[in-house]
Amino acid sequence: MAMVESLETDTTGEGASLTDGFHLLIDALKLNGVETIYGVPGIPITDLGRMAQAAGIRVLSFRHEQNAGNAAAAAGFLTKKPGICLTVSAPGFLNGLTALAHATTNCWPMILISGSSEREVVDLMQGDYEEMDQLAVAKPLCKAAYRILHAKDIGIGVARAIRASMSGRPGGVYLDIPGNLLGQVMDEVEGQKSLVKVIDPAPKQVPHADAVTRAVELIGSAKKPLIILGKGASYVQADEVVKEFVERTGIPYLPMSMAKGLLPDTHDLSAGPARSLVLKEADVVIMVGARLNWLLSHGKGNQWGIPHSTKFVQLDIEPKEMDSNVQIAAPLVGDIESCLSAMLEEMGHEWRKPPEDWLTTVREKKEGNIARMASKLQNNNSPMDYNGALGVLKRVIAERPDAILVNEGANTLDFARSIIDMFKPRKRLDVGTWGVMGIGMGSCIAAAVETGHPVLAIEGDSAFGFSGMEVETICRYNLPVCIVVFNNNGIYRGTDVNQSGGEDVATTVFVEDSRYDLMMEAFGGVGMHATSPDELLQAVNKAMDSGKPTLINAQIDPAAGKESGNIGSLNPVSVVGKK
Ligand code: ADP
Ligand code: TZD
Ligand code: MG
Repeated sequence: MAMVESLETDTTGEGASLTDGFHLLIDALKLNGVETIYGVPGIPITDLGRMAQAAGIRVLSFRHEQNAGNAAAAAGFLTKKPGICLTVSAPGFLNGLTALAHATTNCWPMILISGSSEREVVDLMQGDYEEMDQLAVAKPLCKAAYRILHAKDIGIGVARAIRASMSGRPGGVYLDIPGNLLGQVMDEVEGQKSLVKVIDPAPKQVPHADAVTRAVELIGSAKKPLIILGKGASYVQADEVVKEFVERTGIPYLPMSMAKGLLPDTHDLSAGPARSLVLKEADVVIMVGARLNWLLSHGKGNQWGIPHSTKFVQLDIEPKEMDSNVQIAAPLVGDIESCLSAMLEEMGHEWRKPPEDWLTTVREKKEGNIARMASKLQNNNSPMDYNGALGVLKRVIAERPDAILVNEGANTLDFARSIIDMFKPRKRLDVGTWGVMGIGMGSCIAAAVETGHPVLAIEGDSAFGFSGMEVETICRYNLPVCIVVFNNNGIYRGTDVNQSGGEDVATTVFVEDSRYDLMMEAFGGVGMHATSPDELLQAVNKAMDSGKPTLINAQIDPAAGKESGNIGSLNPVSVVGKK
């Protein structure tokens, strides 16, 4: 803290007060509304974290940068403002970089700020403490990467990072802060003048009238229209317009995983429980903030995918997204709110609903599937299967619609996504576009901190392990997080055997009957163990009522899951068979 003290001393002898890089960086972030920083301290940014905390920013210290980064990424999705992650040089930077790439892949705004070594040493590769050319490494993995070399450029550097992360298609930005920048001194008045508040960081982008007419005409010609809502539609916080578009057109909609709850999953027009049918049968699909990537079988037919005859309307802010996998018959480039409003305007209030036989087909399929599932979800088997355990957690969320659901794993993810209805927008955080394990605890922490709402995490035992040490962080900040570990002794299943007959267990198998609940107890949180759906329900309700950090070890039948959950078909197959 020596720097702060020296600032109080007049070093010029002319009565001018001074500021420095530390304070300018903090002031620049505060000026742009940054309230929270997620990170791990160390050289050269320890004092930066301390001073940010002293300046009223909430600085949350993690046990590993990847989890801090995942928290920042989730914060970006939840708040529509860049989540900030602060790390040390080289290894800390690399640990945070995975999360920055994850945020970029998911189109979420995030800024990774990492301390770095001096350019003179890095560029001559002289072997500094944690030396790395971080800017060069970050560039190909995020939306934009900048380095600030002079204190007078901190204002513009932070402004560029914020605008780059939020404008157009949002994404991750890397900001490189060489250690000696923080200590650079400049006149305080000049310093304050150099700060930049970003005006209108995500400008509206209104689609062209011709494109709107083209889209509305195509929708008007459809006999079996379908809307697909993606997490871009959740992100934009245009919930009322999305609802109005669905309800005024009367078109059935399919929510992608993190768009669940944008309209309640129990909505009359939700086609979630008839997913395979609507994807196979729809003749015109309106994509709203969703991409035709692997999650929608690239918009091309396979046994449960989309047939070649389907025509697409696509609303996206990123022009290059159009025709990425198949032809888009009616591309609508602009922000979702402007696009939907323009279409509603063009459609008028007397827009005709889709043909009744299509609506009936969807409704009947949906009701049949819901009825078929209902009895399975009520089983009280011990050990639990996925249906029994998730059946009770479905009730928990229905009774607590404000709670945020964090979800990762393979079977644990796929079953939870389809079984648990969501009722409000931006209440589901999961593995996103990459299907990445390890987002769990970072997402829990960001959800609790950014929204103040309780969090329920449903975690595969493998998935939990990627970020499990952050239970200490959750206890330290006393966050209202209830983690349920679906413990089936391994990845996908706990029953695999080592084909060699050797002593090592199979590659997907963990220690049998582990007690993850004891990890939470180690840090002063509450640990519980549940062997049946009834016990699980009681334990979760108790945890959610108490608001205390809790981990429930839910014993799942090790044989209940299947390889890779619902995406086993993506595994390559050996032509000579398994040995
Ligand atoms: P999902 O995985 O749910 O299908 P994706 O992440 O694939 O969703 O798609 C989100 C899309 O939303 C991205 O193509 C992104 O460009 C788009 N998007 C993000 N913000 C906006 C916005 N303000 N207006 C329009 N599209 C947006
Ligand atoms: N590493 C990373 C970063 N992401 C991944 N997706 C994987 C590895 C591979 N993987 C999956 O795709 S799911 C999964 C792994 C390791 C764990 C599945 O086991 P689980 O869930 O215990 O979390 P279930 O319920 O046992 O299927
Ligand atoms: Mg498992």
